[in-house]
Amino acid sequence: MKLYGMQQSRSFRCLWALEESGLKYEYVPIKLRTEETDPDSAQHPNYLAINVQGKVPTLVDGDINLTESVAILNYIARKAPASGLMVGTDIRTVAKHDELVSFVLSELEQPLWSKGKHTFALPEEQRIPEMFETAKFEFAKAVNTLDHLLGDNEFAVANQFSIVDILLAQTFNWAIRFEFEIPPRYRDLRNRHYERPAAKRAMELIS
Ligand SMILES: N[C@@H](CCC(=O)N[C@@H](CS)C(=O)NCC(=O)O)C(=O)O
Repeated sequence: MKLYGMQQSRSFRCLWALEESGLKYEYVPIKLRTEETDPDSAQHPNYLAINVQGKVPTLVDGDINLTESVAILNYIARKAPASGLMVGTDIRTVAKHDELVSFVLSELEQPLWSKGKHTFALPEEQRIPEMFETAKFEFAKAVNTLDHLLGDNEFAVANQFSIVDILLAQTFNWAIRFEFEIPPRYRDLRNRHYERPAAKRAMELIS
């Protein structure tokens, strides 16, 4: 199994999950926004053949080729059931898992990525720096909603560490790096989970 990724991008959540899972894998660093002639570039034809958008992450396992980070997280968790990364099969637990994953992708992460796009990802003439205040406003609103979705539990779902915790911790790490305001509760969540041995090993692999 090969994971293609780039440093602290969304691929990091998958790298961390692989370290938690105990599965055997190879990590392949990819460079974004580089010339297609560079063999490590996300624009190189060989990479575009496995990820048509030229983005990271990509996971290749035999004839399985996945290009969405949450699909990759789910795949890793299901392939390594003993890791406990996937919460059980009880319909309520699965529903909570689905709700939080959707919330992180569509609400919590969205203002962070908007800032990223308008800071470095979009062509310069498409960037609108005035949207940063809107992104801050939207992020604060999403954090407020998250308080209600999570309650007071130590872990996001079913009182166990799962891929939802990886997703949340990495998203708050991203928010810290992008200088959003983070309530102490979520700084603590990020710090607590990043102290896990698997997270530290994943960090070492990208540094
Ligand atoms: N929905 C995708 C988004 C993947 C994505 O946008 N990745 C970013 C890095 S975090 C990327 O590769 N961007 C390419 C670029 O900025 O050129 C996922 O969650 O995997």
